[in-house]
Amino acid sequence: MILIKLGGSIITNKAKPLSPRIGAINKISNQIKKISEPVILVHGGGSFGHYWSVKYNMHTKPDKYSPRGVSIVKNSMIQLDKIILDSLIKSKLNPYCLPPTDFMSGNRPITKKVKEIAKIAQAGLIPVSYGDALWYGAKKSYILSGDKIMSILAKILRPRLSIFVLNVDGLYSDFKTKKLIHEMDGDQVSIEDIPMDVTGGMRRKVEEATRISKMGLEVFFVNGNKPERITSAAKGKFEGTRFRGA
Ligand code: IP8
Repeated sequence: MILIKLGGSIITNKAKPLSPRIGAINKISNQIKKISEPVILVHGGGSFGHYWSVKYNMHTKPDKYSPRGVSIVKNSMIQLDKIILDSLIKSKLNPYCLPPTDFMSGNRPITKKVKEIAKIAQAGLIPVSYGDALWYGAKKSYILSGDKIMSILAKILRPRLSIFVLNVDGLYSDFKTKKLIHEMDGDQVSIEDIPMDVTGGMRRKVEEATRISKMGLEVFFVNGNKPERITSAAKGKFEGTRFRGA
């Protein structure tokens, strides 16, 4: 089984509010079609969920955020999710829409529900989940990032490979010269030097990828503008940054 996260920066134009990158999404869908094993998809918020969570000052830390903000963020994520689902359908894939409320209670995964996701994927459907604003309890809510969903699913389902699809070639050891790290072993870059956004941006991705690789699972960062690299990775040919399962 392969777990794939489509980053917000590849599926949307982050510089322009509420703008999906339809062409990029369709190309990625067509590549996913070529993968011949169960796939689970997760996507981020990009210029939909992130745009609104910034406007309403909402973060990953549970707090009493504006109910209006919670509604608007959730609504925008459904809007973006629908675009992804439509693209997958158009590529003759069978997506199975799975909002994180289906398998999360507060900030904890419901193990039984997560295990069901594997069964859904094995039955020829593609479960599609996404980062979202979630109810936490005691009038609090929080932003659950898609990157966090990746490590939640990886821990319980132990996929053969977890792929983070980005808008860049992978992780750079130097963000100015864009020197790519091919194999990440934790020493090449210090976490504080990696840029972040509301849910943590690249820094969060590296943290979650490191967490997953420490579970003994393989993780790969790939450029979604070269979507054929996703299919190549599924076949064992890596062009991007690889975190070997330790
Ligand atoms: O783009 C967060 O998901 P991410 C989505 O994976 C929202 O960080 C609602 C901001």
